[in-house]
Amino acid sequence: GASPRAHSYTKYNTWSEIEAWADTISSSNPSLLSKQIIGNTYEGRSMVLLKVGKSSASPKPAIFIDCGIHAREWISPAFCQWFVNEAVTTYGSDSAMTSLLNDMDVYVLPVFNIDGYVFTHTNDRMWRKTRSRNSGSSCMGTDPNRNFDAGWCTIGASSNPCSETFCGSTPESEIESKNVANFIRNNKSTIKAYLTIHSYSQLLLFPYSYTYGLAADHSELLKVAEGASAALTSLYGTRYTSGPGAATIYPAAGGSDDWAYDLGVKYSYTFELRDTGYYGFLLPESQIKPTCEETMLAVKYIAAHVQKN
Ligand code: ING
Ligand code: ZN
Repeated sequence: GASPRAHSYTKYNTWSEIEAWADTISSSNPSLLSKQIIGNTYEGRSMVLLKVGKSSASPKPAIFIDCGIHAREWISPAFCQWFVNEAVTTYGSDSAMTSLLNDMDVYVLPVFNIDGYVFTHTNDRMWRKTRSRNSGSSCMGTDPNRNFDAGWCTIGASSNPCSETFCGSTPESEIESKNVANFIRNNKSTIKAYLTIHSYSQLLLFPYSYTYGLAADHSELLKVAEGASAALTSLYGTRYTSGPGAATIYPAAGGSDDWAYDLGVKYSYTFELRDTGYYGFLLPESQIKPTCEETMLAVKYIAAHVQKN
């Protein structure tokens, strides 16, 4: 019979391939990687979180990265897998990666909205939201990036369950958002940066999106975003725009980056990866490698700044 498709860093893997990959890579790299489950999704899948870093006796400061909040943004989970592989293959040879993982831990959530991601492989490639039922409506799902407790449902979000930007019945109504928020709250003293990976538009956004008001750390966040964007552009010339979410993309409340920032995680960024709309969410697999390579430079730039501050 036909052999099952194997995991590859240069294709869009299914959730079952990603889940098996997480097991394999963590058991193959026990000194650098550990796997934990932060809870289950609405449909009962395990939310797998990888902790990347040299093990240490004392608690280390950490960076939290999530991918796949939105189901159809397939380049995002591809980046999280790429990041973990780069970490384990360049630790010990790349001085920046070695120093980062000696000093800090990086928590990587390869897929946040697993049920939605599965649905994009099986039923509807353009699905965005979770797959939870909404009482009193036949429309399913909530936008997880409108479901956080940050100006919740006040702007750029909808209270209509049929909307693509439905904010949910309450903040953290989605079990996936609640699991991530609980993990970050429980590790608040160690988490220094929160990076969330979306597509598309080639933007590096930071708080706020729920208001046009500037964040207290606006000038530092902008300076770091501009440095990270320049590092990204240096590889293939891909142009990025950086700025606060509301003014740079659109005002939208309930986003995870604004929530993390208001919780006290200063370095809170949303990446919008390639492209600018030609392929949009349907970015060809041939662009996974260059997109992930250039994005690594931006993430490593931010990480190095966090490490020294
Ligand atoms: N863009 C984000 C969205 O959720 C965003 C933009 C970032 C909104 C941060 C709110 C906060 O709409 C995509 N492509 O999902
Ligand atoms: Zn998104």
